[in-house]
Amino acid sequence: MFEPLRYTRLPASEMLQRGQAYYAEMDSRRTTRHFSTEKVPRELIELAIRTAGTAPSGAHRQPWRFVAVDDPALKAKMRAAAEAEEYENYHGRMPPEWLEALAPLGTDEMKAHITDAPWVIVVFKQVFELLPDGRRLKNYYVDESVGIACGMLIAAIHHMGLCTLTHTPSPMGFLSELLGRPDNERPYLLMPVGFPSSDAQVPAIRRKPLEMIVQWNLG
Ligand code: IYR
Repeated sequence: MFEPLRYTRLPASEMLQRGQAYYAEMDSRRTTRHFSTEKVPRELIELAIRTAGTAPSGAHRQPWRFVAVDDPALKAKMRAAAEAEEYENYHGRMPPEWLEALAPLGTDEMKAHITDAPWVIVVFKQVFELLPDGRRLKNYYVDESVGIACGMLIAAIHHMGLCTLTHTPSPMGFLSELLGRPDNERPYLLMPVGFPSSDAQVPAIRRKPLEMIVQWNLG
């Protein structure tokens, strides 16, 4: 079954202007580890998740589940578990080369953002779909689909004037347990969402210029 595409053709000048404005807006996004404890209305989180849910996905399976947590006790448990794993990472599990790569970013095993930020969104990927009769339906391109959805989530959060951080606690199994997720879901990314603290800092790092990230034809 098909239906007509709803599409509005924009004037060329408006296309350019919108492209420039959107690039400038996205280029002003930074990842910070320093969050304010100021509350964020649930409606904004809902909108960000709705936006993420517009992502394309393999066979349109929409293999994602966004678990939004603002319960302080649950956030405290998540932080304690993440810090316990990350302690092991930073004190033995990560090889020196990895620690050197992270040094300019100032990351360590302390994960205050999980309790400081008013919301933590934990993104789960659904490696298969569980049908009501117990059968398993295969999902396709799950990592690509969920990765795209996360990018759109990040863009929506930034567009609303909020900050987020893509935290990849490793291993992440504790999130399935703490959040009571079923066997077909695997944790993918943990994202605190909120306002930056008034003294928030970011590493002084720059993005690669266009010439370094594009090749035109065989150029
Ligand atoms: N998962 C760890 C380590 C870490 C890894 C990378 I690659 C980063 O860009 C940042 C951190 C942590 O979250 O601290």
